[in-house]
Amino acid sequence: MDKIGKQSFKVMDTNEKWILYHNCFSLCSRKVRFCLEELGIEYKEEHIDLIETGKYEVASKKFLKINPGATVPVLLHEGYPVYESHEQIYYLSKMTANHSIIPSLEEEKLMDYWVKKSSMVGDPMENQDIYAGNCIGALTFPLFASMIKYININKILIGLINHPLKIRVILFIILKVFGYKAFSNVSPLRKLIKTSLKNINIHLKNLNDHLHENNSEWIVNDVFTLADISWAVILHRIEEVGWSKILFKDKPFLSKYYARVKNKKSFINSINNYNHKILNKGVKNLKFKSKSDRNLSSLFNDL
Ligand SMILES: N[C@@H](CCC(=O)N[C@@H](CS)C(=O)NCC(=O)O)C(=O)O
Repeated sequence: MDKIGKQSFKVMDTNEKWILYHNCFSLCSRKVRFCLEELGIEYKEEHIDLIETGKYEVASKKFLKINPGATVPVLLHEGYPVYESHEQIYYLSKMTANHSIIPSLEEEKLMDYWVKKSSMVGDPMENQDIYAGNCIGALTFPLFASMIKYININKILIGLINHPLKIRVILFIILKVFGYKAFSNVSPLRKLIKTSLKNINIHLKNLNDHLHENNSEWIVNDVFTLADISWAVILHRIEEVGWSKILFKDKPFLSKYYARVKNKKSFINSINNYNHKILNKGVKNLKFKSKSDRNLSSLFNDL
């Protein structure tokens, strides 16, 4: 399927101009919600559960008609789908009368560079040196393990039948069965996390250096752009899982930048205000266990 821009087919007949199929916890969904909020676009939301938030609704017959790839977010424009979160934010910014989010032409290249660098593209275990977004899956494993504790194993096993991305289901079965032991010294999952940590650290160093040299409020200039939206959700996930201590400590420009992002009303409305019981319990439990569980404490200790 050609995933660029608005697709040529409708997935539903609707009078709604914009519908967003999203999940409160999903990083890519957060990115698109943040964009919609920043642009002041009204939209209808359809919350779709991932296994972490309760069940494989993403693999339900109803949702597979919207996205056979079984992932969120999906943006519908008058019933026509736009897939891929980086495509969706570009599409939204071009379709709205509010162009404040798009920088001048010369600066557009710079914005595109940072949007691309932050995107999640293809297999998240590949091309992590190109896409910072691809590092995020493995960095979220500890939080997945924490959240999946609250989900019944039968709900995960159903994914083996109906979820097109079986590898994701198998990951959650492992995390459910082994818990934090899945991150022991000999575990291949630990290796994946460590590789992603090293890769994201390079991306974050690049961003820190860029913010220093550019000496502007936001990534491109003093106007908040799609590049900021894309990076905000990555920095937020890093903090949410508990990596900020080691990843932000030697990056003062990045830390100050992230503090500015967190102050934005649109960020609060589209990210902080989307709470979920399992997510809150998962974050709390992970924070607590990071101190007492040896597999976790050693993992969070350094790069
Ligand atoms: N490249 C896609 C990635 C979409 C994606 O992987 N979404 C995750 C949530 S962040 C998902 O829906 N996963 C389904 C699952 O794990 O069952 C995008 O940028 O939209």
